[in-house]
Amino acid sequence: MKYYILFLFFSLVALSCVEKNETKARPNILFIMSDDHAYQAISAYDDKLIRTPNIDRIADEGMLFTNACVTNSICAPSRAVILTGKHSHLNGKIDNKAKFDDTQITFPQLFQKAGYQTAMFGKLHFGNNPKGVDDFLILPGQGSYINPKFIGKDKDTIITGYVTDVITDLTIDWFKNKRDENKPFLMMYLHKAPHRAWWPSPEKFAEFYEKEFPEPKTLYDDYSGRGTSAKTAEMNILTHMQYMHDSKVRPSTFEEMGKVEPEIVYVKGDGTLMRPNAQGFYRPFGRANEEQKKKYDVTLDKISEDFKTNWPKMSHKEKMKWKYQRYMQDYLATISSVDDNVGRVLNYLDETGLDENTIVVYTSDQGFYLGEHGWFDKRFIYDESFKTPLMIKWPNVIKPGTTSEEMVQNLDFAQTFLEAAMIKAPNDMQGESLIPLFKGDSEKWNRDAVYYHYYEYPSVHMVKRHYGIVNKEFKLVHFYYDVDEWELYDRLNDPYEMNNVYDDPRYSEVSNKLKKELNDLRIKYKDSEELDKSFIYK
Ligand code: SGN
Ligand code: CA
Repeated sequence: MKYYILFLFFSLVALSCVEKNETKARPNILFIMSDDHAYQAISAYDDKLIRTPNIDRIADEGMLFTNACVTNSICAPSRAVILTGKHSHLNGKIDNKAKFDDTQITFPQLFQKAGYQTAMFGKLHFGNNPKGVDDFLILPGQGSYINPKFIGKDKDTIITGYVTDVITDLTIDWFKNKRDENKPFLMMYLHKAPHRAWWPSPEKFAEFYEKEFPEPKTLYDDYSGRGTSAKTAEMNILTHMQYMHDSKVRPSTFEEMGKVEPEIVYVKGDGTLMRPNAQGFYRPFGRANEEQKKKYDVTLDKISEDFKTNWPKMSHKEKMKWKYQRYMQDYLATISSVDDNVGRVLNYLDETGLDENTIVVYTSDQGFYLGEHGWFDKRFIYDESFKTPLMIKWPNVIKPGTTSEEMVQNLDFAQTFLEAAMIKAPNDMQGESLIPLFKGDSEKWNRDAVYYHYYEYPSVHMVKRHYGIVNKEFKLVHFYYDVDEWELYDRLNDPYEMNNVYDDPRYSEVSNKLKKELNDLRIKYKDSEELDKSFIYK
């Protein structure tokens, strides 16, 4: 009996140690995502526009993915794909307007159930009650840059300050005051910046207004090498970017000048001229208090003065240059704040030793055009919007300073995180765990092409519906709905995607092969023409 009790005692001790060790071994996850952050604006990828030393730390201490991409390049659908691990046609959130069915399983719920402490701060973009998070404060819809409102679990609240700083304060405050040291955590730290209309903090606004940025090679693209969709899209910097809303010319200045050049307006794809939108200026700026307004006024006055003096004398090309510079000044100023704030959170992890067992991910909900092809915005399967920044560090698992060129997608996050946390993934998730890539185990990774499907049309920016297949060498795309056009790009020989070679007989073998593979992918992922038809707007 005595021996039996002793045996039982030691068994229990041993068991509790195993459990404790296992709990300890489960890594924390810090998922950092910014809204519309182009990889061209991260110096780990390219430093010609801006230096982002803090974001780069994640790549330096981990792995940089150079071919990371999304399945549907638009905000809320990308977030739904990340949460559910399923393509848009299965999770149902095909575009920003569709309702997200929150009865479906999202990965944070599985983490919560498995004993993780979970939290979410910042922009989710849909719903008001994210499932599976113990604590949250999320922006309603797109949210505001200045003195943002947040939806909370118990009540809504407005917090004075600049959104990127505020979201970071909330995140760090949670770490300091709410984190349960006995549980691993899943933290979703989600920036609103650098989403349109790119309002920087007043300090960065002043600083970046003085800077000049290099132009991309394809800024003056006339779309002659592409199909109808590139030609009719409404996202050209010269013709569709708005003077007050985007370039931040004061409405009063604009009104004074209206007579000088009455048609400085938004031109729709069918040639209709739209009046410029002063609301887009008043809405964000109107949230600032008097003290904040005073700080913005200095730079706003400079912009308006410059516009009034120089705009009427400019050629079309000079106008494009002017709008591009204004765009980059504000967009990159918002990035600079994101980078500073990411640094604050990384420093907190380092100082507390939490970094040692934390997977840190930096990504965006999609890529973005920074003047390439004359564009802003996203949506297209073309590289700048199809690809998304991605870097991941995980001490002792990912070798620091490594790079992966594999075709990985936002579809893969859920299964990657679940595997890292030793939680079983539901069978109907459609991604692949990236863990073999983390470990340099390339034999266990056998995806060479990815599937893409974009739906939001007709809608803002008028990018036509399309689906396609992309591998490291080629991209085959089918634009459908009100057109029936195919495009093929030779990614290695035409990296800027200026020439659609679909009709070039030298590529007919390639397109036939890819068409078959595209069809196989549609079957594999359970997409179909019937589903396409069921997603038609009324
Ligand atoms: C707003 C923007 C668009 C942007 C969509 C979707 N216009 O409508 O430029 O494409 O959001 O962005 S604005 O007048 O509000 O600035 S998304 O990131 O939410 O998908
Ligand atoms: Ca977005």
